[in-house]
Amino acid sequence: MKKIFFKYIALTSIFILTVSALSSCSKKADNKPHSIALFVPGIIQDSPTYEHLTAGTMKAIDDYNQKNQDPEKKVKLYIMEAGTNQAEWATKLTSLVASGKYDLIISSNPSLPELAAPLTKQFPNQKFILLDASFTGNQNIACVSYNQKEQTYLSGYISGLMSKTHKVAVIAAQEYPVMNNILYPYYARGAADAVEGTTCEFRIVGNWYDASKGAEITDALCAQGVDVIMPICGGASQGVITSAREHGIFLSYIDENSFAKAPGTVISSCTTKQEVAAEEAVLDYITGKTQWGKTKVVGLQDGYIEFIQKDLLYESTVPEPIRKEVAALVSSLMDGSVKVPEL
Ligand code: RBF
Repeated sequence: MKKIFFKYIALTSIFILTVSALSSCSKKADNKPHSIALFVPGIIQDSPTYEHLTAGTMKAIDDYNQKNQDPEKKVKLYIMEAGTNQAEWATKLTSLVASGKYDLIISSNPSLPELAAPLTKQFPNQKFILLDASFTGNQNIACVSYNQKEQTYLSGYISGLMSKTHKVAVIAAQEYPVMNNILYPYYARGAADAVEGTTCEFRIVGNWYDASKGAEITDALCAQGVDVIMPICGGASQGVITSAREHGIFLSYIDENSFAKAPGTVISSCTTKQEVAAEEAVLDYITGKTQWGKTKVVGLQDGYIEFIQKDLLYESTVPEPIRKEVAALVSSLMDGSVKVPEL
């Protein structure tokens, strides 16, 4: 927790104002340097998806800056943390756009296209790059979407194999289309395909930060016999970890390598390469290569989703026969001989 906090402080303090030089080849038509705003729909702390978005954006600008030093042309990277009150996001995003200061706004969240799209009519010069989102046909918006069917199916599969009670669960911060149509059902299907008859509960915290509620829900699930949980609830997962440790149950994570969050408790990390995707998206933008109006879908085969297998904590927590079975499934999904079932 302390480490994450310091990482967060470091990220925000270093990243809030970044100056970079741009080469003449990347200058905009109006000859002004690029100016990028990063809109965080939530808070960075305890949200790996936002931590990696920030880190990747920063890396792209830093790398580009180092290679293209033009002291005359400086640009600020501004980071706006919009906070956990989602009712305020539209107003905050609008004010960012209306300021006219940023030619690009980068963000990450499946709900962002519906906030950004109407603004592009009013402000036709504003460009948006949205990760973890899908939207096509708007020439001001480019999206990157992860194949989360593979990600959660694999997480469910290993959870099914590790469950002794054949009861697993998803703890979600809130309901949203990707959660209801992909993350939860594909996790449940993976668990049931691994061991027939495995059931999957679904619980909602109600926000992305309440660790006490996360612990309370986990306690209740344990009382019902659930012994593997996939938490997708940001900071609330701190409470899920505390309770899971107390009850000796397992956790399956997505988004980032999470084995070290609770050694012996975390059985899997099926990660999204959000940092790489953010870095590539920003570099493409600076060099004029963004494919506007399109959504780039990325997954396991092209390396944007990885089921982490080379980790000492994975090896010490998950028995070898289960690791072998999962490795075979990962290989089959990667070479295309097995496909995640369509639900
Ligand atoms: N994920 C986080 O890690 N932290 C958040 O604060 C967060 N807020 C979200 C708010 C909304 C409205 C939606 C639709 C998703 C949010 N996500 C958040 C989830 C994130 O986009 C992604 O679905 C999960 O991280 C699983 O990959």
